Amino acid sequence: MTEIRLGAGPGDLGSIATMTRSVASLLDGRPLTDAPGGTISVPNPANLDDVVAEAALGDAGTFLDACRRARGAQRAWAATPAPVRGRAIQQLGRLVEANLDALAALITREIGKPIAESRGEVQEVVDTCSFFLSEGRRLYGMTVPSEMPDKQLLTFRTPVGTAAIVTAGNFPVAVPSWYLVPALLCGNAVVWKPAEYTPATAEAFAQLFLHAGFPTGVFQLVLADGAETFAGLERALDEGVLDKVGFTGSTEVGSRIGELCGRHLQSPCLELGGKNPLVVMPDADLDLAVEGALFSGFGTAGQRCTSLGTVIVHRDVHDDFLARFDEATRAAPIGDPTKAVLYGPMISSRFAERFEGWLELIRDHHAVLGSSAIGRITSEAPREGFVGDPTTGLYYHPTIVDGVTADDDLYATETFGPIVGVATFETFDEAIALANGHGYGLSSSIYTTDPLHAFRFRERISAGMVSVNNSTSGAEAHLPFGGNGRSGNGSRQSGVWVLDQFTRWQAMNWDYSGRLQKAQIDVAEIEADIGWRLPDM
Ligand code: UN1
Repeated sequence: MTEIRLGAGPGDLGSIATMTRSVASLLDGRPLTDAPGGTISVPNPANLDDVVAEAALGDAGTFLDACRRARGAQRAWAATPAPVRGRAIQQLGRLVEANLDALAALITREIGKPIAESRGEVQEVVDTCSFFLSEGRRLYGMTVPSEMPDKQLLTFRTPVGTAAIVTAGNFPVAVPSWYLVPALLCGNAVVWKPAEYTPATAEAFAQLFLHAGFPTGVFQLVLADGAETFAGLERALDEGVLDKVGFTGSTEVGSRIGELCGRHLQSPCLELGGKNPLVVMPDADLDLAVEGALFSGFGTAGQRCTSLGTVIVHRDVHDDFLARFDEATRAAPIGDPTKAVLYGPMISSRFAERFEGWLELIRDHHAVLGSSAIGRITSEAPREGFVGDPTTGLYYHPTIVDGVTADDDLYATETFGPIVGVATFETFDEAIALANGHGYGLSSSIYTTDPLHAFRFRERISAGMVSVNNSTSGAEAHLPFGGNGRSGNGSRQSGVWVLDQFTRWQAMNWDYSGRLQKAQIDVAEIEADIGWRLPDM
């Protein structure tokens, strides 16, 4: 059993492996003792008898209170030199790395993510810290030449202010870190509202922030449900104590947040859904394509924004690809997420129920492959080779649906679970039309050995992220992450690109000539003989 202990008192992380953890919002680092938003109990989705957390939820008032507190602390934090802020990010990265085993074990226990993936997720936080700790020593502005003598132009990145970060639970630490780490590095204060169904992981992650040396007040944790959070956002924006919203979640909620922020002339950072295509050209290495489709379609039980939605395969290789994909999927180990499995349970009963609804999008003209049954894995509908006991958790058969066309609901619906559609094309134009036609544009992939296809695909796909001979998921932590159309408003996270979300450019000019020099007017002329022409040669 792994244990992590940090400090003492109510914020103590305690034993990860067995205890039911009582967690609450942390305002200025202190747990909120009452629960105005009620309490929830979160079971381990791989073992429903194991209660991972009892969480006391806040409400809209809690959210507003957190924003006010964050705002109160932000100015002093912004005045702290950026390299010193970078040092706090460095300490956070070191703490996360030292607690990697325990945090990964808690993620696996709370959302059923296979342990190897949970470890990868925590590593993604460390990588994000490694990237941004040095950004504290860069955060470059520019010196720009002036059109007048004795005058200098400069640009500075200034923090936006207070940022509310509202995140989903499928990546309960990595995706939040993409917002929280750069936001703090840039001198903002943050209010983090994690998913309701990952309160234990969120609270543990928050404890690591609180122990990393950030001043009290710049990091606030609010546990609350979606409706109270939305009301809290509205109140905080109305009161003028919130300057930026970052949101990862559904397209529907994202557009409501965009509307709300727009009323306050703010542009949120939105990372929304996807229906990510994987195109298989006739010249592709089919084994490689199958491996990529298996990982991105069924890894994490299909519960990534970047998970594969539809394989779009050329008619000439369709049958061969499908046979190999079916065989690989049938052989894939599914089950206990503490073991070496392709995927474990659904994140929570809410995800399981929604997934059962999406299975109803399968129609008579479709062929279903990939497992011995569809729906929940039970003693009556067993899965050969299941690792562990399927009856203890929320386990579902992997489902391949062949014969998908652009007219099917399945084609245009994001199905957050272990289901992959297969569509067929003849011409490259048809493949592109299928890959873009649903209006999502997050991630995409093409398998080909021809550079012409790879670059044409890049040019014509509307997605923000393009893989060549690689799966749709598994983006590295320092490339721009984000989408277009129904997948987002064009904002990007990660790497240097996210700095534009958490800073605003300030332009400064300094005239030291001792007189008023008017731009565009008092500018030296260049006299040219503009009528001159070369003699005939
Ligand atoms: C998500 O599902 O919201 O690229 C993020 C990937 C991961 C992140 C997924 N690094 O698949």
